[in-house]
Amino acid sequence: RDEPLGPGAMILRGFAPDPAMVEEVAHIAGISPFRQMQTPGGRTIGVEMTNCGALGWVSDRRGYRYEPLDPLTGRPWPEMPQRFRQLAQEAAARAGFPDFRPDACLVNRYVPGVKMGLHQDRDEADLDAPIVSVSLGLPATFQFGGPRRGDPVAKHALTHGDLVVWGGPARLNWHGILTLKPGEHPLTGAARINLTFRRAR
Ligand code: MD3
Ligand code: FE
Repeated sequence: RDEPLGPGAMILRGFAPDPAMVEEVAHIAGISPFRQMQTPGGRTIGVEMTNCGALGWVSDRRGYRYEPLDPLTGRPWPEMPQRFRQLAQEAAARAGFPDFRPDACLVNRYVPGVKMGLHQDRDEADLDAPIVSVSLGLPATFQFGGPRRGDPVAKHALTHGDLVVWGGPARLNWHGILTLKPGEHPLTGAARINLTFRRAR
């Protein structure tokens, strides 16, 4: 089930298929709802987002950053569920990062027709910490490049329960998600949910 993607990156197929994961997401969205954010350039991001944990990733006209309060509710983001924290720590340890303590979990929601263009994750203070991502619901095609924008990209299918750990030499690699295809999943309906665990500060 462990599938190396290259130095510092590993897919753990089917590591997190528990329906309780999807129930936790519904609970989080009941406190801090999914919303579309704006880019600093004024465009609307197609992926709907919310967060849990001490810090949440936000984007608006003022830039990309981590915030302790949800700008929509004015309240702290919902707590990171214990099972989320534990899953992320276990997966990171298995991939060679034994001391991962995530303080931020971005929750992305894709519906058919939505994509996430190629980008790097570099808004975090500690780039030595890995990132752990969990895919739930509809399948998607993940694009994984190198540290430079023009580096060739490989494509990998990610399906419900797949978990990926990125760190070390892969931490700043370019990556994205191709346009989600139509479909229905028994746990999420016509949607894909992605949890991205990070050490923001
Ligand atoms: C590779 N999310 O939220 S997760 C993101 O499926 C993001 O929603 C995608 O990219 C999604 O920023 C992909 C996988 C991922 C996350 C961080 C990475 C891959 C990464 C950082 C470095 C290299
Ligand atoms: Fe990313």
